[in-house]
Amino acid sequence: MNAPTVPVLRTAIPGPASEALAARKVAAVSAGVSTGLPVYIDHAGDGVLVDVDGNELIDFGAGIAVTSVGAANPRVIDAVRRQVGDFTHTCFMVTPYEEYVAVCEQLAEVTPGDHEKRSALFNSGAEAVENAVKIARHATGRPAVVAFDHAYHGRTNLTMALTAKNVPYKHRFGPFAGEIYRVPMAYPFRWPGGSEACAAEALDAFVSQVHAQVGEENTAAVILEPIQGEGGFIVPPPGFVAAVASWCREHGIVFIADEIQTGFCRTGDWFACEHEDTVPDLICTAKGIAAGLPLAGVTGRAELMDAVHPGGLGGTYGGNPVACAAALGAIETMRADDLAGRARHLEELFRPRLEALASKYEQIGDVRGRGAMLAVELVESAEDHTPNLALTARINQACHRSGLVTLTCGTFGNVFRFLPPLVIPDDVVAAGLDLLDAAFAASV
Ligand code: PLZ
Repeated sequence: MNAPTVPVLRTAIPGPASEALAARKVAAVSAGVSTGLPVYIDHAGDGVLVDVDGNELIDFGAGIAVTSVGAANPRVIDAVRRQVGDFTHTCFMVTPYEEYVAVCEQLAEVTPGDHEKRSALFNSGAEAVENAVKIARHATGRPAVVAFDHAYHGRTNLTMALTAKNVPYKHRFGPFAGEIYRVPMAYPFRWPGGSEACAAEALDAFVSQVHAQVGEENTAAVILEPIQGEGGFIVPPPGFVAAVASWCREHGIVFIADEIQTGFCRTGDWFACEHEDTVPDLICTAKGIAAGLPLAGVTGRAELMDAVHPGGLGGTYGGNPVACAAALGAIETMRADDLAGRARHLEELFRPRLEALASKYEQIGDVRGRGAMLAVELVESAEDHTPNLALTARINQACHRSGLVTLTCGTFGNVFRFLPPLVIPDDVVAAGLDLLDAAFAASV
């Protein structure tokens, strides 16, 4: 086998051309928009990002779980080129086009459940979540929405209210939308009663808090990420997602699955809810759906989605034809190349290496995730599970300097997460994991 050809470092990271752009950024871009690794990208492929200094970096982030089919997928490029040549916009609410309908047909096919479904398309994950809440409130006539600790649902006013973490997402951006209630998340690693008790106790806490503090008959919707993303790649114990969904059904509460990060083959199935045998009433999608073009969807039971009066849902750009063309190319690729299977294969490559690191370093308190959505949580020691933010930051920087693009996450900022493009070649994964080993060795 050939030696891995990446990363290729021609300069320090970031290099001089990136530094020059970073200086222009300071003068032109709001300081509120920050960059995790300020290398400016010139072009990109399957798990490789090439910057303006000619450095070729390994991508373990996929633009936060977006470029699952690669950052320059041939089917996506062809579909987008064709669509751009035909027309770029009409507004679906004015004069519609086939691509929007075709994406909604695909969503009905690939999302869990074989009931009658309808979809509506939007521009971002946050906008999809906002609309799911609008639909649930409209259909039920109830005001309250329940979200979980560690949840992330977006940065708009309503979705900030649903998002749990203060800095950076909510700090001094309030007041927030009302009628949002928060309940504990089934977080096995940090459950006060221990991971064994987590499933039953978390479900109890959820049911009793919604009953006592909100009231079932006031509750329009419960929103849950089947594996929490930004909050720390928290995988609830088996059965938790299904139990929450079935309790919602008993009480006429809409169960919304936020699959914006977990969806489109990321966790080894089309959607993470499938692994839990759970059929959500409404499902929010974005990110992986269109390989980076801005597109998001709400898909759900026809009776909920069609409850809204004509004209009640929409937006100028929602379901833009170029973004829809990209989505059709991305979804075709997921089917043709079995990217769900590829995500399971990536777990087989990553997990043993992460477990090996965990047996070497007591600062790895937990290895978790599913498919190509994996993480390690860093703590002070085997006995002291205090979040180790400083070590997480050191390892992240060491990875970056060595040409590996990595991301962190977590309410406490101490989770190191892996979200590679699903098309990343095996030898590039191996090279990236060697750099991760080296970053741990140099940083612990
Ligand atoms: N729901 C589950 O993961 C986006 C956020 C990055 P938008 N996650 C990445 C950042 O810091 O802004 C996300 C998500 C889940 C909703 C969203 C929001 O999706 O497309 O960023 O609005």
